[in-house]
Amino acid sequence: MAAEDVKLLSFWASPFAMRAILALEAKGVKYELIEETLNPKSQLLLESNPVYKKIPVLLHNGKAIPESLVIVLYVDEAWPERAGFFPKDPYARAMIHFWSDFIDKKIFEVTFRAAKAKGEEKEAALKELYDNFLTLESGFIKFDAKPFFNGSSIGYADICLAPFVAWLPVFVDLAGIRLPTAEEAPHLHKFIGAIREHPAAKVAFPDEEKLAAFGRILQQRWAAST
Ligand SMILES: N[C@@H](CCC(=O)N[C@@H](CS)C(=O)NCC(=O)O)C(=O)O
Repeated sequence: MAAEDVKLLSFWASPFAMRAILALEAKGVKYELIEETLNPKSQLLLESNPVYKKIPVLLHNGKAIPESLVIVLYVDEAWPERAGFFPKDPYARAMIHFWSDFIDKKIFEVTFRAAKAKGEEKEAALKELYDNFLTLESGFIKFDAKPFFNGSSIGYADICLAPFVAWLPVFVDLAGIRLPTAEEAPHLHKFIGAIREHPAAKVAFPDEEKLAAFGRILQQRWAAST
């Protein structure tokens, strides 16, 4: 096979870029990481993702693939040799998409809303998030997660959720998010423990202190803009 040219336009703190890195690492794909400053955006980023102009963008033999979850799907299909990110059964595959969508909308989006809000609005978002974690626990139970949605190896839904774990200490510290206890959500806690130890996460997750410092800067920006 001809040598592959794989590059990832990335930003070190981005949970979305972490998804792309996790997928590439899980598949054992060699890639070059191109760190974007985002301010200003590089010509390469503007050309490769003219619609959203956001990272991550995967460049595979000159073809640009934007959007983190599109990248994860693409990586799964372009490198089928290693363990797949989905179960074979069509219903189970559909449910993986369902829970991944839930993770995006009901975990990530509500967390960012809670982090940016103040007063009663913040309390309401934090309560909603707490309930959403309990709902996510029911998803882990339905999949009989061991400890991942995908079994013992990480798959699509796991990669979707994993960067939340990298950011978790920052979210707890700065946004005041509350997780259910290990008694209330044992599968969620097992997932958190297992993903932190996963070799792909060791590469994808940034240094905790560095992320905490970046989180403080973001919080100041959000406070100034509300
Ligand atoms: N839905 C996108 C979100 C990507 C995203 O929000 N990227 C941020 C960095 S975390 C970005 O590029 N921001 C620059 C901008 O919004 O101008 C994905 O899943 O890839």
